[in-house]
Amino acid sequence: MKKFSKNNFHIDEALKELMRGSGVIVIENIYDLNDIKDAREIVNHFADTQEQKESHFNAEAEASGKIQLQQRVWNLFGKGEIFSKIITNDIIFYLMSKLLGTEFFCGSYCASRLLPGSPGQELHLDYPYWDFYNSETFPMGLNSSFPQNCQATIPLDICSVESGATAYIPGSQKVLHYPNEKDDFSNKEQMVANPGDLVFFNGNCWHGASPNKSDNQRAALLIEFLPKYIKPVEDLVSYLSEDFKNNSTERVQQLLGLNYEYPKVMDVSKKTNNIGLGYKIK
Ligand SMILES: O=C(O)CCC(=O)C(=O)O
Ligand SMILES: [Fe+2]
Repeated sequence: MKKFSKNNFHIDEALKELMRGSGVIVIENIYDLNDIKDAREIVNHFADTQEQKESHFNAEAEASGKIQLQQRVWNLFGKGEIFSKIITNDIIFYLMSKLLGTEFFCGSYCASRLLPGSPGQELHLDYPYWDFYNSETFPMGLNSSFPQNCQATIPLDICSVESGATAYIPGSQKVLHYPNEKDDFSNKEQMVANPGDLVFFNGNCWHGASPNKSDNQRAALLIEFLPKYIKPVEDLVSYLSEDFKNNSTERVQQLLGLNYEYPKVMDVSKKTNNIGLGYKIK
């Protein structure tokens, strides 16, 4: 995991590390701690009061009766204005625009809270989606030669080895493969980071929540970023009000895919020609 600070951030080094290095970077001290505190309070409020929501890769937690210790708060766009502020940070837009194209989307925005005693997740990849082990349902030849996803993690609590910082296998993004018990996990590391930091990792990189062996909760915001042509894993749009959608900033509208016209109901379009460069072959 390559470390940067706000002042020594080098985009080319960051892109290289995400694609051909460990697959993980952290940029330290990006966020105002008051914003992180506000986000943490809202996440804790929902996690404390809502019923248990869908989670994934938690077979061990479910089998050991500890699933309620690994909690999710989904679609954070709708949970408070602070989440729109956090996700539209300039560094996120700078790096994701280069990696995924300037009209990149957000495909999921949730919080993951691990309470003390939670056992963690199985190591997995986030892209090309959580069910990549059903490999026959994906196109032949699919590989990790170019980026089609990036994940961001924003710690709300200290993410230490003890508290369950996300584990990962450095370099595993380079060969696209869903991990299983036959794979070598011996070089496992953890994305150790603090509130205020911003972590990015390649969604092809094997990773998963680690056990929380501390006495404190470990909450983090998890974001999936995608190029504009990929169907998101979380339907963020249907859940949000018309008022939210109409009044959100240009960046939030981009993240929700509201500025990209496809898929479109072609049958009702009034345009007779919409797209193309309009050139003539000589
Ligand atoms: O909470 C974490 O540390 C990681 C969660 C994760 O990787 C996932 O839910 O896909
Ligand atoms: Fe994941």
